Amino acid sequence: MKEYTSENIRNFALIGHGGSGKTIFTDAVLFNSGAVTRIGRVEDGSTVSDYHQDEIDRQISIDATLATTEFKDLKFNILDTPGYTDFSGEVFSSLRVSDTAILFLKAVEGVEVGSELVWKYAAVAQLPSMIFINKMDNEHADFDAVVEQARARFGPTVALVQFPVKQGVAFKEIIDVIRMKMLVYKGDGTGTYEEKDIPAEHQERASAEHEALVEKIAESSEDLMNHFFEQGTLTEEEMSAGLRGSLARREIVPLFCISSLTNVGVTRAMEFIADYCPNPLSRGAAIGTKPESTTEVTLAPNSKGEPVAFVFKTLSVQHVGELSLFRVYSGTITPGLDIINQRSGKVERINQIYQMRGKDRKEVTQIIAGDLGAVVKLKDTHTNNTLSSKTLPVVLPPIQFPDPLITGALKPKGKGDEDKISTGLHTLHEEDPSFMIKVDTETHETIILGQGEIHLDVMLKRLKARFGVEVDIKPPRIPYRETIKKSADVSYKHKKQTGGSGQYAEVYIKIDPKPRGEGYEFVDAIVGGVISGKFVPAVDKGLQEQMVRGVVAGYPLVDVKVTLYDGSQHTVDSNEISFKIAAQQAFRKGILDAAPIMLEPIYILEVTVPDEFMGDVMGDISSHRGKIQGMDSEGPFQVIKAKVPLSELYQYATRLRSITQGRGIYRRHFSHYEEVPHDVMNKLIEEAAAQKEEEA
Ligand SMILES: Nc1nc2c(ncn2[C@@H]2O[C@H](COP(=O)(O)OP(=O)(O)O)[C@@H](O)[C@H]2O)c(=O)[nH]1
Ligand SMILES: [Mg+2]
Repeated sequence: MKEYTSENIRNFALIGHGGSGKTIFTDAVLFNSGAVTRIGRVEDGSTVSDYHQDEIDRQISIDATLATTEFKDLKFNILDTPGYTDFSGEVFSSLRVSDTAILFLKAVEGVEVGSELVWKYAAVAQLPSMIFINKMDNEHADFDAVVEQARARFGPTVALVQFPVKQGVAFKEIIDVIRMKMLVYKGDGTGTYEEKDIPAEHQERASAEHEALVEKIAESSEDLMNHFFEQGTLTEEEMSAGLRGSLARREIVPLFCISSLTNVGVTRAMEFIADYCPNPLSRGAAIGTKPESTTEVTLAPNSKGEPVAFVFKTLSVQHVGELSLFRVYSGTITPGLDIINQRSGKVERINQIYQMRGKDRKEVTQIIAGDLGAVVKLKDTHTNNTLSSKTLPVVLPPIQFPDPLITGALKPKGKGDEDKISTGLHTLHEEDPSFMIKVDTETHETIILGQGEIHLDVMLKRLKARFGVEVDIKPPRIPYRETIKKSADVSYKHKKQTGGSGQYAEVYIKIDPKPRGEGYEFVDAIVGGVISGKFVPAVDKGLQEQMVRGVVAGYPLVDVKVTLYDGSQHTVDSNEISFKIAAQQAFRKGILDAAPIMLEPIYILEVTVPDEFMGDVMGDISSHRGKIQGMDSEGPFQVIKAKVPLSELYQYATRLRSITQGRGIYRRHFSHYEEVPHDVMNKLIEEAAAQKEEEA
């Protein structure tokens, strides 16, 4: 590969709902630019970007894949991202290092929930964006309907730059309203096309669309607007410059029609990327901060500057080790360079560096500012770390990964694997920060958190393949709480006075419910010293311990006030232990007398689905003790809001996927605690008793 300047680089991410053709498009681009000799098939596992075994097995993208190729003397760095929401983390990291986002829509289904989601991510990242309507060869393709949807959902910035002559199997000709030509593709899979004059019957629409585009471009600058009014149109040059600017400023979102599978429209799209999409220089400086400070540091993408690179992804490659994928924000990365990981302050030596194409790597001598590459065997560098020279200590803001959507508790299969499991999980988290681990201090369970069940499943498969340990996953213990509804007045006498040193303590306590969230309160109402001051704290301590252990089913008690108001002691046999025991016994009795109830965490669930699935989704929520709070329509989707007990949300992602055939998404967050219905409570009590028996 020849040497490039930063201006000659195009970094773009392909985003979209699963199955919109991003992976096949990647292959088509590689094929059209001569990097591969054929377009692979998802079904055979022969595509460049879905090369991991788990991707081949499931026939979906799981990892974002970087594929580099040369086209028209430019270097294209394609980031093919997964569409499944389980792997949203990959979309975030890819967008972070891209200069353009390309949203893929299907010519039949149009805007799907996943399309909206990733579109929002691109908007948050403020990335210049384009839309490709793919699968135009599908017999039910409806270009105009999808354009209308896209405009309705994404706004008037969506600008048509082409339209198809025929759709479905006959999709071979495209009217290009920038060039005002008809592009006639051979349709033999080679991706080549000829330019012809626009046939008479398409002239009218072509002119109208051309004018609409020119006007949109003119609107983006006062100068252009003036020229437009003076001349009635824009020159080709003005139009190009204007389009470049509007795209960069997110004022225009050019829209294309393509078929990746038949390789129609792809070459023209590549030419557009080459001619119009921003390059790292035009995207401008990145802003970092000095390590452990808020002082900003501006990093111009200058290859001659101090080297600064940001690791956006870590891959583990068999027989090689860890491969860190990075973008250079300043300077040039070369083998042999000593560079500092600004997280740890430690020096890393840059070994071989590579340019990536799926699983293939090509060793290169340098990666310059604005470019993407990979380096092997860094000692202690992970995703989200910034590497920079000693003279320019800087940290780039970390990728904000999405909050976890689901959790699972680990159940190790083998004994003594704990260390290996812990190391493995930790490594997996460092590679993919959207996968997390925590230990529940209340239940002592190891909890793994991720974006969906497939996400967790993939991680556990990797744990097995790479670290040789197998674990099962079970529903995490729900953090139920116990509390009371009534007051109770009880006493207990603890007495053991046969032989040796005796034990004696007697307490009278009153137990009252407290308002939700107020916790535990202890009131010392002893008068006349019937229990001496040195034993009162032991009573309090005994009660607190029992609060944590619970009474009814072993869950922590909350919101209880206990008043110690009477009792008796023995001059010789009373001690702290005796009072603790007496207090706990009295308390247990009292709680059972005080109309004990259990509380469970309730979550707000927000499900977004196409209209037709609304009924099924609501039915499912209701049958899982959920209460529908309301519905909102958002374009073609319904957003259903409901309150659902956490215990009913285990594996919700899978349930929703099967109800909606993968066309629904959801979010959830904790809302409050609510009383558990009687039957559920009885079941919990039974379970607790059974477990106690098992442990005994
Ligand atoms: N008919 C048709 N099928 C396509 C096209 N592009 C991709 N596909 C198919 O759609 C499925 C999903 O494609 P894939 O590239 O994996 O989608 P991704 O999830 O967006 O990466 C595969 O079976 C592809 O062969 C296209 O332009 N036309
Ligand atoms: Mg894919």
